[in-house]
This record gives sequence, structure tokens and C-alpha cells, in this order.
Amino acid sequence: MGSGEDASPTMQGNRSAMDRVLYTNRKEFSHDHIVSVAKKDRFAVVVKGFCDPEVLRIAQEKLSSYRSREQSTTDGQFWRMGFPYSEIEDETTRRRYHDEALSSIERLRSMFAPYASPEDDLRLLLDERWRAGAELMRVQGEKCFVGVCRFQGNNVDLVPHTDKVERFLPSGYQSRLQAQLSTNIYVSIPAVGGELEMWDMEPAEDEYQRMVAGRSYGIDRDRLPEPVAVVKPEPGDLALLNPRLIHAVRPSGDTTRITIGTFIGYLGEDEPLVYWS
Ligand SMILES: O=C(O)CCC(=O)C(=O)O
Ligand SMILES: [Fe+2]
Repeated sequence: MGSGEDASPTMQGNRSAMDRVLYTNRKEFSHDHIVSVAKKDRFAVVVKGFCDPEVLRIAQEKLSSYRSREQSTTDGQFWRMGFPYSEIEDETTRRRYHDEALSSIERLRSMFAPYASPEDDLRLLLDERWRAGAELMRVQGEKCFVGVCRFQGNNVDLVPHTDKVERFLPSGYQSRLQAQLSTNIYVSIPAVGGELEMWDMEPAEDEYQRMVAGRSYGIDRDRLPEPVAVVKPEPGDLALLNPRLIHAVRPSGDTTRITIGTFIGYLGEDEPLVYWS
């Protein structure tokens, strides 16, 4: 390869794809950034230094020593604190989800007292920066949980996948979501691995289900080209992405990767955002 003039179309393509990741900070983070990810003009907006350093230190200390974490029922290699919407399988787990929602929110909040938890901080920031405000999602009048902590141990691969809340909503429920976004607050990031990878690919739902067939979730990496954008977050950063586009997290090479995850529903520019996990 050598000089820049020799750059292949692929490399140029990659360069412009990387331009579709915007790096910003808390002060600048805006309504328009959220719209750009909802509309897929950008793959991701990364808010550098989202967490206050002292709050980040508490998050690392409290979460890495949290012993009552549970194994994910979707992929037993992942551990988590809080029961997420994506693990609803039937009426029993749906009941469990809503029954635990508010106490799980409180558990994370109380770990950070007397400070605001990073999740509560995010909820306030969304409410303030989004013109129509932001609130907890309700499904059939019931409040959702928000702020799932995920623990991705050594060599665990979060394989390429898309996220779509409609897969788990009650049957016959008419969702008003025009777009789904995802945010992650990065608590611990391994020195090696743990990058967020994104593809400019949005398979139709039936096509996606065919690609997943026979697996507990996600797509075999070998079936995809190289990702078009890669982000290596630092602890304390927040990333906003559009999870309807295929994305993945490279296996962690050393320490456990710890994140706090929130999905955001976009119902149009003049409607409040709704969030859940
Ligand atoms: O942990 C990350 O960086 C991304 C996780 C993910 O799959 C998502 O946010 O939907
Ligand atoms: Fe995801």
C-alpha cells in the first residue's frame, strides 16, 4: 500500500465511515446528535469523559466487587446486574421484569449515594438536552427497568447482532417507536480488545432471523465483511449508537469489560424520548 494516493476505494470508504462517528463532550452533547444517530446519518456519537472521575472510581469499585450478578439467559458467558427486557420470554419473565424494575433502579442509585449514579445523570441529561424531554418507558401502563450493568469477561465475544425491542413486546402490542437507540456508559475497558464495531448493514427482520438461526443470538463473524467503524472507548465515556445497524464488541483480552446500558426509543422529534434496559 504505501502512499495515500494508492488508497483503495475500500480504504477511502473506511475513512468516510469513520467520519460518521462523532466525538464530543458533555457540554456539547445535543438534541441534534441524538437525531443524527436515530436517522443513521451517524453510526455513533461518543461523549468523552461523560462520568465525573470520582463517580467513575465508585462505579469501578462497586460494580467490579458486586457478587450477586446473574448469568444472562441469552448467552451464559455474560453476567449482569438487573433483568433486561431482551430476556423476556414468556408471561412469567415479563412479570418478573416489571416487578423488579423499580427496585433494580434503586439498587444502582443507592450504590452511588450521596452522588447521582451515572444512569440517573444520563436520564437528566437526556431530559434536558432533548427538546421534548425524556422519561422511563411504560408498556401497557407498567414501568420499565433502566440501567443494566453488563460484565463481559476475558475472551467473551459479543457477536454481531441487532437490537429490536419489538422482538420482546407483548404480542399484539402496537409500538410507536420510530427508531431505537442504545447508549453505553463505559465503566471498565480492557487494555486489549473490547472495541465497539459497527457495520453499515441493517438486515430486514426475517433476513436477520435467518442469519441467527440455530444460535442463541447474533451472527457468525465469518459471515460478515470487516466492520466499517471501530470505537475503542475509555472508562468514563458514553457512546450513543443505532442498534438496528449490525454491531458487536470484540472479545475482552484481559480485564472484565463493564458497561451500563440503556436503550432509547425515538417517537419523533417533538415527542419525549423513552428509555429502558
Ligand atoms: O457495549 C457496547 O459497546 C455495545 C453493546 C451493545 O450491543 C449495544 O449497545 O446494543
Ligand atoms: Fe447491541
